[in-house]
Amino acid sequence: MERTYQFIRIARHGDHIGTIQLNRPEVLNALNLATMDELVDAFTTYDADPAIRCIVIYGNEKAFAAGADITEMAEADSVEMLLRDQFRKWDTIRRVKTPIVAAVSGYALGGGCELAMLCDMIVASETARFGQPEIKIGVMPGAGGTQRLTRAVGKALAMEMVLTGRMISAYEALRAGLVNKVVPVEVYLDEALALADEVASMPPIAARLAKESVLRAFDTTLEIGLEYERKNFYLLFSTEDAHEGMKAFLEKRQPKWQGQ
Ligand code: DAK
Repeated sequence: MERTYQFIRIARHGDHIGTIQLNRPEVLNALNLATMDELVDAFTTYDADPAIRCIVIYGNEKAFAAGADITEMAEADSVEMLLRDQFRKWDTIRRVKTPIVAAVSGYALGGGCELAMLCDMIVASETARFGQPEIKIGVMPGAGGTQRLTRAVGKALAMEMVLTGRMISAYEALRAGLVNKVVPVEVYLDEALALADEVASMPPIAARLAKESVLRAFDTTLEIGLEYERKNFYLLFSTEDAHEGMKAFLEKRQPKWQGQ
């Protein structure tokens, strides 16, 4: 039986996909400390389960997540923020090896936008709105917004969003390269699950190492990144799935992945 949480819901979709739904609709899924704890627990549990080959995280039609819970930050000082050590949780999610798809409808703001950007791909509904409005409440992005947004959309748009708090529409996000696709709101979750199904139909070790290698492109030189890619490439030749994949191609049949 699936574990139950207070602020998120988890479920299986088919044999290989684990879903996480943010479930604080009354506050637009604001990410309070307890929600972050639950997210870390759910992501870590899925990541340790060899049956799970892709994770899908979503909110509801009105909001993916409208940011960190402002009520929990309004009175906090620097020392308290430091002692809360929230970055440990964000770092844990960042290190999840299983591919993650975010299905975003409605608001993805502040920490909500940062959470979506921590995922590997984003499927957006036509009603999705992305923004880093922290400056409007006197602070700035703190969970990767200035870095991942800039890498995704470039300096001009990132600077504008971070300095003015302007939200961008789903189509602007698509043009800027922040999201993978934009689809009608009625089907955004189905489309995200279909994308996850496609990822889950791939050999899982190759998918994990490929994810790791793409992410490496963001924090290293080309030389070191290429070295890293090569090592992962060689490593895959010692998996049964690589031999099965090539054999199946030559025998003109579908491969059967073992995840080994
Ligand atoms: N926190 C707490 N409550 C929120 C909230 C939030 N971020 N966003 C919305 N709500 C609550 C509203 O207060 C309201 O509650 P009630 O008044 O009904 O009790 C309810 O959700 C519905 O919101 P609205 O009535 O405002 O709904 P509207 O449709 O009129 O407006 C809105 C939607 C999204 C434009 C508006 O709610 C809004 O501007 N929300 C705040 C967006 C925002 O500023 N987000 C950035 C927050 S700062 C960190 C990592 C990350 C972060 C910080 C630290 N560490 C690792 C240390 C991230 C910081 C942030 O995200």
